[in-house]
Amino acid sequence: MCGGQLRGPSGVITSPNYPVQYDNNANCTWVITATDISKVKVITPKQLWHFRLSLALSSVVYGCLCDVPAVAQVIKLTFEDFDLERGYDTLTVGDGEVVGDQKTIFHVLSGTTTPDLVVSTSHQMWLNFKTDDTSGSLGFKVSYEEIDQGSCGDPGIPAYGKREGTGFRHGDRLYFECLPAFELVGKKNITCQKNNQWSAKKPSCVCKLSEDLCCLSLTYFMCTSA
Ligand SMILES: [Ca+2]
Repeated sequence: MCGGQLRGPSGVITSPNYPVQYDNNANCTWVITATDISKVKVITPKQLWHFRLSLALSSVVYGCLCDVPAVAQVIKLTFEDFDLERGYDTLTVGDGEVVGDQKTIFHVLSGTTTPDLVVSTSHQMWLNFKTDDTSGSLGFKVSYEEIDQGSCGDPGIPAYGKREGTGFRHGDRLYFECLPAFELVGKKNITCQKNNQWSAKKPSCVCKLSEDLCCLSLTYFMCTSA
């Protein structure tokens, strides 16, 4: 399907025809909105007190009629598969609902290079897929999910690596390390920034010694951590 209005709490977006080659001259736009706007508001302590009071009263008089207010939700986008004709076919990802607004663009993606994930700062996120008039590729598959505001989302752990640090909220930092015989490629640590994006992609661990030594290292790790 080419474009559409999507709702949370989660779902999947693929390029048209995926996993078969996408069409030339495509221009598809998706806008993702967190599920329940009525729950998507930040409440003040005073409002919370009134809410609790009315909840207590209504529970007595009517039984409980109220929804429990949640913290604001934002959209997290995770890339599962990505292959576009480099430099000519693009997927642009932005914050909010104003599609194409230069000020809200997070990334213009092409080729096979993607971030681990993208998290919106508002309860909405937009994606625009554009292709030129020649040569296609396999396209993309991304999943989206609502998460609590103030988080960058879980970027995962690199294969053959370890991670320290547990928080994914603003200012939290994660540290990465590779198993012996593997080399870390990328940043050793990343920080969750105020715009809900990690300061870098999670690193990867590649075998730097012989395959036998890497295999031994992995076996040792799996046996000792089991
Ligand atoms: Ca193309």
